[in-house]
Amino acid sequence: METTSTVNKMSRRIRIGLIAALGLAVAGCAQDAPQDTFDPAGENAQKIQDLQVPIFILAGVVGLIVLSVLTFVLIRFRDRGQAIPEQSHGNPMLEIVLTIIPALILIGISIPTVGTILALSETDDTECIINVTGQQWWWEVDYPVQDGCGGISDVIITSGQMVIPTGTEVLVRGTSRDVIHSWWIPRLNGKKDMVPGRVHNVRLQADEPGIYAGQCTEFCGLSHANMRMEVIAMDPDDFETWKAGQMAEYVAPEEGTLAAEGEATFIAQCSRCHQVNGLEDDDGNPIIARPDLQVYSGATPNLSWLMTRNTFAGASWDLLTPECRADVWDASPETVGEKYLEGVSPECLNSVDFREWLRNAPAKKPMYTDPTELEETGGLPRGMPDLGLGEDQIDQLVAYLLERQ
Ligand code: HEC
Ligand SMILES: [Cu+2]
Repeated sequence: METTSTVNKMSRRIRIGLIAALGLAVAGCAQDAPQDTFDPAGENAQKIQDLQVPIFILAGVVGLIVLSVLTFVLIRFRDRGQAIPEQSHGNPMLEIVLTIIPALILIGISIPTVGTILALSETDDTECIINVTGQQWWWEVDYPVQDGCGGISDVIITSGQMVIPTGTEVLVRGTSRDVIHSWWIPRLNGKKDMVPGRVHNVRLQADEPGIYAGQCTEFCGLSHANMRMEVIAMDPDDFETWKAGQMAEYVAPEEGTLAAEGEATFIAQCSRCHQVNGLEDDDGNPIIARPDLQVYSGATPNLSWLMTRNTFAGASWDLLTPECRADVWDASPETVGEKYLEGVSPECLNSVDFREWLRNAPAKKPMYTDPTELEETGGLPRGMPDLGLGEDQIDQLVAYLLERQ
């Protein structure tokens, strides 16, 4: 009696487990999956798709055959008290056949696999170079001076979001400033570890304008989960507009405005770490940030054109309110570039998250910013510290930063 009820309980648990697993599997197929590796949006990702689908099918068929044979054997030869059958040793014919079949399958898989790996490591045909540098816990994106990307005459530095022209073979050269990170935009290509002291290449190409999400896929410490990134593909005309905006001259805020007070606060509080290109002190000398003295990784996001991006702090928080963000993310391929280029207007600023960040950044994103905690290990701080700003200073900074576009 007791054993039956335990068995019933067991099988009920198994059933519940199966239903839960099925539910999860179905939920995973939901249409809103911005990081779907089975939904390629460019030719490099398509190459991977053309490889992985047949291999998955093949592996599935092999799996089904193995499981069916196993199930048959388990049932057919189960212990029913029969005598032990005659023992034999070895069957050369069977063993040779069962070695040759998997070997042929593996050779069959390896030929297109190696071909795809070689094709994806090709860099001769790329037309636009963009560097990414991983660091705890955000990605810096920079565009070196080049004839590619339609011509770049002045280095562009941004963070979190990489803007690319559609229909263009982009060469992403990636590295890291501290630990190993991994760059992955599933709809555009496979993942690649970014390793300190090395440069690893990734090809990216997007057929249609759109926003393609990804996240760091190599555990990299405390805020690994807050290290995201996005690629914004726009048509080449929109890309020209974006580039011009990034290379524009600095315009100081009008005197007597809140933003002008913000500039002074920025110089006093932020410019030791953050660069704003073109910012000058009272004597007309350029103000050059020295993040290498302040943070272990030696760099901080360049804030020159902060409000041309839609996200901040490792692309983990939106600079746009949910409504304004939806307006960009749900835009059609025809309009997404234009929407993105609108940047962050005062009405659209997600001031809740943004002000929380300025008020106390490490409370929002775990970072090693407290020097007293680092005394024992002798480590240098990294991340943005709590600067103890007052609400009036935050008002000024928000006004100033809103002009950074
Ligand atoms: C000690 C150096 C330091 C100081 C001082 C500092 N920051 Fe930061 N800040 C950082 C670091 C490091 C990050 C990157 C944090 C991350 O995303 O993990 C950051 C990130 C940011 C970001 C997000 C940018 C992006 O593109 O993701 C903003 C905005 C920002 N800081 C504004 C400010 C302002 C405004 C001040 C002055 C009140 C300031 N910071 C002072 C180090 C500093
Ligand atoms: Cu990382």
